[in-house]
Amino acid sequence: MLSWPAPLLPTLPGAGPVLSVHDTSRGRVVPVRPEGTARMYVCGITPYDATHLGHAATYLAFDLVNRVWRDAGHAVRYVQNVTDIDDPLLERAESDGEDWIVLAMRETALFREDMTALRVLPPDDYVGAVEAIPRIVVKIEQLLADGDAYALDDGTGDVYHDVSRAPDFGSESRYDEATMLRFFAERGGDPDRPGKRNRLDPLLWRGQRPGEPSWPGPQGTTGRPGWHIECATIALDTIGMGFDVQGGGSDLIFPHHEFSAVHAEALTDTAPFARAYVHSAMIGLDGEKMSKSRGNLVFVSRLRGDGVDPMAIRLALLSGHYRTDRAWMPDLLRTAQERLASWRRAVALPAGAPAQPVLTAVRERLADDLDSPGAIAAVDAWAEATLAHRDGGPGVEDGAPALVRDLVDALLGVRLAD
Ligand code: 5CA
Ligand code: ZN
Repeated sequence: MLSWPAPLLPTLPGAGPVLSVHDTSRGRVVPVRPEGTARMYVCGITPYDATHLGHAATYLAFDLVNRVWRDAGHAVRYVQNVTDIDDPLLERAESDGEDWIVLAMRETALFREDMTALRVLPPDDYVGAVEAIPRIVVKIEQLLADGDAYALDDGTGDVYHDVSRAPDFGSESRYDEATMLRFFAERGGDPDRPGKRNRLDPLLWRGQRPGEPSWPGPQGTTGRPGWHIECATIALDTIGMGFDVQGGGSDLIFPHHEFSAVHAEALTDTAPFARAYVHSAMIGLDGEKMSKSRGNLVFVSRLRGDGVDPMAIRLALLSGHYRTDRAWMPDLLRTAQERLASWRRAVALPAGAPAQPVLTAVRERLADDLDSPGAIAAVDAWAEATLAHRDGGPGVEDGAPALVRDLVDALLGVRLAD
């Protein structure tokens, strides 16, 4: 699939430190030490509605990973999927009386525009579920041949993964069985379906149902793929096993990331799928998680349409820590707009407070589990000192504002120049 254009990345003097992030499977903050090219897979959108601020916050968190790695001198291979066939997409198309392909294409195009406006570095591989179906089918056939998967004998053609054969099942989320069952039922699973070997077995392939789109499937069937095998296949076929960061929102901890890992580990007989599973917290509105199914949404495109500077949206979302569940409030945007204006005034000056300590502080804060509020505070302090001594004074350095402008662009992704 077409990705989106890359923003220019200014080069900074020196290099940033090793990134540490919180790994769900270990339950703590760990250093990530990529060997050679750093590899990251981030779960992409299901394009049945526009990008809301929750999605945006998640992609901004992983954009920081990408930026910190590049600043530390790594080449980065970044992969993202688009779940362009799934139940919610078909349901929305049906209820709106629209062709599901047209809906998916339109919302994906809008997502690209939003990501471009927010200056999110594009994935190197942007892969749709539909275009990956032939490769997904090969994987399901392998799981069937190895005895890791089975077809139900109820005439549906549905295929499941037998989790009792997965030795590391549970190691990504570290949830107990009761918690897994609860999330499985809440998030699209079918624990009570007759004929399954284990209640938590996830769907790999859904046989064709009347009126649903279908593709050639395993063992001569027709139908469409399950959700977790989509991400397992796309990751394996692009960056392979043992990649550095698997990313997504905390709503994907279970079942999605657990089962993507189960599928991939069964397919390769190796572990782990990802070396760190990193999850961004949920953005809420009016006391609830912002979600398409609840309809309590603020869209990036709507704010842009209202004339809001995308850099203010970016700063507003980064003013909270990626691992803190937080509510979206109009105040966040107002504060970000004021901050942006003050930073822009400061970097427009020919001289300012020394820039090197800001560079060091921003690098250090971001490398410490993506502490964007800490990084922003360091730039705030610099802007305040610079604006207070705009007529010169002790310690004011020529050219400092230009370096701060570049570091804010390269590390925080906020462009201050016109
Ligand atoms: N297509 C799947 C992933 S393979 C999916 O979850 N799509 S999504 O459109 O529902 O979500 C896209 C990304 O945004 C996911 O990483 C999800 O975890 C994240 N996300 C969804 N809602 C929120 C929210 N309220 N706050 C933060 N992140 C969110
Ligand atoms: Zn995914």
